[in-house]
Order: sequence, then structure tokens, then C-alpha cells
Amino acid sequence: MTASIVYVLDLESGNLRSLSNALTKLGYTVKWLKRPSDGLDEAETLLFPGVGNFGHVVTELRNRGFIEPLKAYIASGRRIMGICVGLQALYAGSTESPGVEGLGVIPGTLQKFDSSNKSVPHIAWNSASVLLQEDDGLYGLNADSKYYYVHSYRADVGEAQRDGWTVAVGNYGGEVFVGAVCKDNVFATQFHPEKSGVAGLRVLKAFLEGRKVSNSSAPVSKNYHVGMTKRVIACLDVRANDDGDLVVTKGDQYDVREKNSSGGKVRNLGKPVEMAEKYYLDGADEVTFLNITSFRNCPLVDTPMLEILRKTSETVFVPLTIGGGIRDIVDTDGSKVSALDVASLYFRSGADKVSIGSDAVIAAEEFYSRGEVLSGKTAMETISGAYGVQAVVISVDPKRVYVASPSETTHHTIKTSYPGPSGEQYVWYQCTIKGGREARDLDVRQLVTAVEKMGAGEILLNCIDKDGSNSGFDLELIQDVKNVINIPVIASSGAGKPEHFLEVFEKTTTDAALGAGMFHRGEYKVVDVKSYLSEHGLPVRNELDFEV
Ligand code: 1PR
Repeated sequence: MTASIVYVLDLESGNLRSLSNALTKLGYTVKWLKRPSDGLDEAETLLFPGVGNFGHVVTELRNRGFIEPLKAYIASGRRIMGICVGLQALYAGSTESPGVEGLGVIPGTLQKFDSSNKSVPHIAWNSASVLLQEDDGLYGLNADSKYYYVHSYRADVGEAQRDGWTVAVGNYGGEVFVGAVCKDNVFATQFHPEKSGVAGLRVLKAFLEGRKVSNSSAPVSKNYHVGMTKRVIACLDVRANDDGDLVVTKGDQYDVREKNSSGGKVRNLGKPVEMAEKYYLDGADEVTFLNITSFRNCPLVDTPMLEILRKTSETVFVPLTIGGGIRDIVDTDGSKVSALDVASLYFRSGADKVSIGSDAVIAAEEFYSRGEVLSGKTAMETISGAYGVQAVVISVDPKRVYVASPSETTHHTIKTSYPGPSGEQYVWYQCTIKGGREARDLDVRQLVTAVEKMGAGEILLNCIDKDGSNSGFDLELIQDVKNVINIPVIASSGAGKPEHFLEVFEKTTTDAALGAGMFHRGEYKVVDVKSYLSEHGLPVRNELDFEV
């Protein structure tokens, strides 16, 4: 065995490509273990990543014969690092899966976050601050850094501490949770180090090098902010231009063709992979790709999009979302491919989340026509069932419809501060499909409440009227949606300057905000937005030193 080989449990769920890319970047070679016989005996350093459901992961461990060999591995003193559900599986149990026994290495049972005062899942950049400072640092964790979390269940701090574990904590809406935990040869993080930018790569590196105490990365500041930050996301709408190349484009109100003498060509704002990396280096907390013409062609023959993801995940170590064409399809050879298979392909190519647009609207309509009964067969249900709700984003493309009085429509209306063309005082938000081309008899409130029940983990909330307008977000729409669901919301459409981000974070309870055109056209960088927010007292992730 050479020191540069790292063994990684491969339970074939979630985005393992990003972890593998992070390990490659740090100079390690990965040996995947699908079963103990794949080399667990030889392993000296083992990573146990996992996403999704506690019961699913533990059952997968059991079915593959890992439970006893893993316990023996840990008892032998060899080093293991659990990541996300990999941390959770080390506990005795979780209320997510009553009756399912975890590995029991760490005492305690995971509990669900209280959603009465905040969005759940907890999808955020948050702290992992080491308690009990005599430990002088823990595998490169830094109290000033923020790490990327995505989970609904939290591990209790006290019980592990009483059992002699060193614990690093985060705070989410008043609930303190285990961000990382360590004792002897066992280390685990609830956050994803491979998705936490340079801060996460430093933790991974310190663990792999066995540097439990590292002076350079020991907590340094006494004034750090323990808690989450608001996310700033860069979105790249991608489509083939008239020459057949995939380009980043952007228009207004979903019209991406030039309106000048160049003959109405698709606006070309740059190359997707290069632009994604630029945004990562500028401090974007997430990068989203939307394949905006996917409703016309089959995603499985659309391999360039997969290639874009693969390449991007080699250099971008923050979460990647891919949207467009996630639905049941019939492939070019006539074979049926399920939405779950399409999504799996994207996850294997480096995506952390898939975003569903048109298909979610159709599924919500069917949900209501069945009398609000789940079918178990929708893309949302099947994908969230396999990969967890955090992996399923619903992209909503609503249009404003003005009415003089709420009695003019059966849909949920808002009294608007921006009256319609004939002075109408009320507005309802009509869902559309196929990139805004087709309007449906469904309002946004109906859509978001239905998809939350069907397994959506997050809402990407666009607004066609605001798209590309540079006039700021539609605050009325955003707060109305926030009021009726518990899952996180990403505000989108209309960002034109840093002030708009501050406004949406101050005037609504949105969890994240997304910009496209203002970044693509080079008017502002992501870092400009972050600095502006920070100057105005909003906690943001601001780590721009990329030296691991
Ligand atoms: O329906 O599941 O195949 O998904 C298609 C996806 O493509 C949907 O998420 C839909 O929102 C998106 N889409 C389709 N057509 C367009 C278009 O522009 N012609 N783009 C489109 C939507 C949404 C944003 C955008 C913001 C911010 N773009 O993410 O970038 O509005 O822009 P701004 O900051 O410049 O104002 P399916």
C-alpha cells in the first residue's frame, strides 16, 4: 500500500465524483470499496461519504456486508472519516428511520431540525467551531470558515461530548448541532468538505495527512460568527447557439435572442465550464446550470451537458445543480428512460442537485386532479426517495397576471404595490412550462405546496416578468412563497446590482439569491455582492484564498 491511496466506501448513491475530484486535486488515488472484499483489509485511511436517508444508507451497508467489518476496522484503530450521512451512520440511530440501528460508534440518536422557525433541510454555509479549545484545532477546521451543509437531521452535541468526543458545532436558527466530531481514529463531518471550497479541501487534506492538530488552522478569532450565511448563487442558462456550440446565454423575459441587426441570433455570453470556474473563484456559494432548451431534445443524447458537468466538477468545489429535461423520456432508440435514471446520470457526472421545471408543474396538476394523493411515481418522489430531498430542486417559472379584484380568479392573489397596466391592484402568479412558452391553470402557491409534499427539497423561484430586467427581485412573490412552505427558497430573476441582493435578504426571508445576467455581462462580480452584503452586516462566506 502506498500512502497516497485513499479507500472510499461506494454505496452507489449521490455525487461521488466531486469527492473523487477533490481527492485527485489533493494528490490522492481513490480505491472504491463497493464491498468489504474490494480491499477493506488493506485500508489504512477510509472515507465514508453518504447522502440521503439514514435508513437507506445503513441498510445498504448491511446488504453489502459492511456492518461487522466496518466495526472491526474502527476497533483496530485504523483511520476513518464519515461525511454527511457517513457521520450520521456512526451514531446509534436517527428518528428519520425508527428501528434502524446505526453503527453505534458515537452515542445518541439524530433528531429532525425544528421547522417552525426556519427552512428544513438546512442547506447553508455554516460554521464548525471546535468547542473546548484545549484541543487546539481539529483537522484544519477553522472557526472563521464556513462549510457547506445539507441535512434535515442533526446530531446532539452533549451526549457525544460526555462520551469524550471532541465536537465542532454549528448553529441553525437557535439549534446547535454537530458540525464535526472526533475521537481517536474516528473523525466525521456533517458538512461536505468536497463541496466547501478551499475551507473544506483543507479539512480533507489535514485528515488525509493525519494532522489532527494543526497550528496554522487552529481557530484564530474570538469574534467569529457561529451560524449560517445567506447563499449567493451564480446561474448559467445554457443552450446550443446557431452554430451548434453550447453557450451561456441570457436575455430578458426568457427571450435569449439578440434584438439588433445581428439577425436575432442566440446571445453568446461565454463558455459554460470557464464561466463556472470563474464564478467559483469569485466566491459563488453554488453554481447552477439550466439547460434551457432541453424540452426539445433528449437529455441522454445531450452528452455535451454531461461533459460540462464532469469538467466543471474537476475545478469547482461548491455545489452544482443541473436543470433541464429531468423527466421520464423515450430515448432515441425507443427505450424508456425514467427521470430517476436521467437524474442518476447527472449525479454520476458531478451534480449535487437536479432542478425540475416543466415536469413538476404537470405532476402538481395531476396531484390535485387525484385529490391531493401521491402517486409515488413522479420524478420528485423517485429521485428524492433514492437521493434525498436535498437533491431535488424545483425551478418555478411564473408570470404575473393582473386582476382588479381577487374575485376575478380562483387563484391565490396578492395585493401588489406594482399595479397592472390598467391600474389593477391584484396579481396572481401563473405557472408556465417549456421555458415560459405555455401557461397553465395553476398558481405558484398551488405548485410549491404540492411539490413540497412530493419530495422537493428546495425551490428556485424565478419570475418571467423580472427576468433580465436588472430591476431587483420580485419581493412580493418571494415572501408569499416563503410564507407557505418550509423548504428553502432561492430568489431568482431581476438581480442587477449588489443592492438588490441586500434588499431581498433584508425584506424577505429567502434562504439564497441568484444572479445571472449581471455576472455574465461583467457588470459586477460575485465578490462585489459578497463584499456589499458583508459591509452591511449580513454574514456571508468570504473565503477567497484558494491555496489549499
Ligand atoms: O422545464 O425541467 O426542462 O427545465 C428547463 C429550465 O430552463 C427551467 O428551469 C427554466 O427556468 C429554464 N429556462 C427555460 N427557458 C429559459 C429561458 O430563459 N428562455 N431560463 C429558461 C430561465 C432562469 C434563471 C435566470 C434568472 C436570473 N432562467 O435562472 O437565469 O431569471 O436572470 P437575471 O439575474 O439575469 O435576471 P425543464
